[in-house]
Amino acid sequence: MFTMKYLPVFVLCVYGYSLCQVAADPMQEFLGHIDNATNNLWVQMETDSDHVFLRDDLESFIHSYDTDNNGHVTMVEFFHHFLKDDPDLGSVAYGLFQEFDANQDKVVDTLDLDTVYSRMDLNKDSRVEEDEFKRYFNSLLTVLYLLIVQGIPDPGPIE
Ligand SMILES: [Ca+2]
Ligand SMILES: [Ca+2]
Ligand SMILES: [Ca+2]
Repeated sequence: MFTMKYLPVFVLCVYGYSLCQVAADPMQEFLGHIDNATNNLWVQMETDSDHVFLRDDLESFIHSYDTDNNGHVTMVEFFHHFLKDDPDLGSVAYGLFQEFDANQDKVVDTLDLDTVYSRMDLNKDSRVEEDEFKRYFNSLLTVLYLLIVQGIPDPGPIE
């Protein structure tokens, strides 16, 4: 039977448990967010479901962003496509564009893709396996989210 003399013990246990929850949650939430985003990218980008991300998959992903079909993706085109589903990810979109524009000429085109692909291909066998893809985007997104947490300003809509 629950008597009043156990009440302080009970309250302490609940209080202690809730403290642990508060301490654990933001980190779990953060890691869950990164995992979800990585999995979404995998589903979006690995289009033929053979569990290997080939150079062609990267090419078609970039080209699906090339609204005016002129052979390169500008920041406006990239933002337009990337932010369609989640307009709050402006800083992440900005960081991803910087990463994909490997030669820093303000457009993403086929010249950039070799560099980006070899960054993903960790064991350099010219194939990007699911595991390599997820490790690459997991670290990239972690860095981008940390930059946001540190208050890198969202560039906002680009004209
Ligand atoms: Ca274009
Ligand atoms: Ca470029
Ligand atoms: Ca590989």
